[in-house]
Amino acid sequence: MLQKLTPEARTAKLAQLPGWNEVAGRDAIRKDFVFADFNQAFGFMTRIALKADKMDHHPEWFNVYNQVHITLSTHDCGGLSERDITLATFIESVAAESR
Ligand code: HBI
Repeated sequence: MLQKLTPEARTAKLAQLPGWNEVAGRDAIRKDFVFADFNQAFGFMTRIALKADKMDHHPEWFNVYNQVHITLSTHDCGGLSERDITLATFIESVAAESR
């Protein structure tokens, strides 16, 4: 579970996650989200926080008003793992409901 994704797996999985891009200079993925207002943004973050804690896999993120920037990486393996893909997929489902 906590093994780094192979280059082939990484390419295949990222193709299923529109808007998620590899971060320059480190083994991580990032997506920026924009909402109508702070209430929507923070509600989105709250749902992710609950899931992340259950998974014991936590985002690196930044919020100002209606913007949320999220970076995912697995510190325990020093790169991108299946857990990042699972959390990114969950984040996409929450974002789809927040639109
Ligand atoms: N969150 N993103 C991320 N990556 C990790 O490797 C990680 C985490 N949250 C908790 C966690 N690992 C635990 O396994 C301990 O390392 C604290």
